[in-house]
Amino acid sequence: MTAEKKIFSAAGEKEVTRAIVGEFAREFMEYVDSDVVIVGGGPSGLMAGRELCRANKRVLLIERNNYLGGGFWIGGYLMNKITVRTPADKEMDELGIPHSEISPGLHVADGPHACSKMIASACDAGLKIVNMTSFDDVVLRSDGSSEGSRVAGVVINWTPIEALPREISCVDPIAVESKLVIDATGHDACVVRKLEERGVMSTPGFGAMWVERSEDLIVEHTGEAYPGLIVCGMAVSTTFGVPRMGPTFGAMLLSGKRAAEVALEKLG
Ligand code: 48H
Repeated sequence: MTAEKKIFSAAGEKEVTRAIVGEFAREFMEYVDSDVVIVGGGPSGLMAGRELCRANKRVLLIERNNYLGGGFWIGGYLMNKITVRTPADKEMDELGIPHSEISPGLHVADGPHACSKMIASACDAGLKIVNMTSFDDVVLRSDGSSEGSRVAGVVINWTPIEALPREISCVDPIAVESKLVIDATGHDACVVRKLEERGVMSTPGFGAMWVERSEDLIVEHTGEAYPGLIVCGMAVSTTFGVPRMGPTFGAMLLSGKRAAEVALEKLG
């Protein structure tokens, strides 16, 4: 009997499993001590990650969902068009996102196209991403000086753990150390909220909508909110009480970029 001619290689089940487990573990080991950990893979987090990786920093992005992009896929009202106001159209040009100017200074693009270009660009730059992983707590360190504590990493767990009943989910989280953490978790501002829960910060929550004011303020307030912790995107709004801006994303792109600049200044 002649050997059956196969289209695919002979790799079987065990090789597939070894490839997944081995490569995940190998990469994860490298990133348990990162320059920057970004929590949240929406537009601001992806933009910050892309910029930091382009500056050769070791950056790990943690995302609780099995997809990336946050609110960037669908602009508003379940319609998958997103808008950006000038000058953020330049960022879309750089990311290769097609867009058109609908009225002076207001640009429209397709959410899925914009989002996938942004994800690809961040990955191309070298951003390492772990999905289905939720931020649980901060690593806080104090050197005993009057400056108090600083954020030195994040405590994380598999997202499905949260959904399990308490009596069957006694799974301790693990921690990743980093020189800086960026809170890019959108409206929830999970990292900032955790510091609030611990009594070391207080936040006003995001303000009512006012597009014309909001975007400038978001970019201006992007920066270190607590030693070791930088906030960007909608988390800035929640942290500082800045008005929200609805489904227009220019400030998310510029805030992500600004967060990376602040991080690079701090990393030296
Ligand atoms: C891991 C987490 C956790 C957690 C959340 O909401 P996002 O898109 O955030 P931004 O700030 O990059 O962009 C905001 C924009 O999408 C938006 O909603 C705007 C402009 N709204 C204006 C308005 O007026 O409402 O993405 C945040 C990401 C998501 O992917 C979450 O799943 C993730 O963070 N995330 N990841 N651990 N605890 N919490």
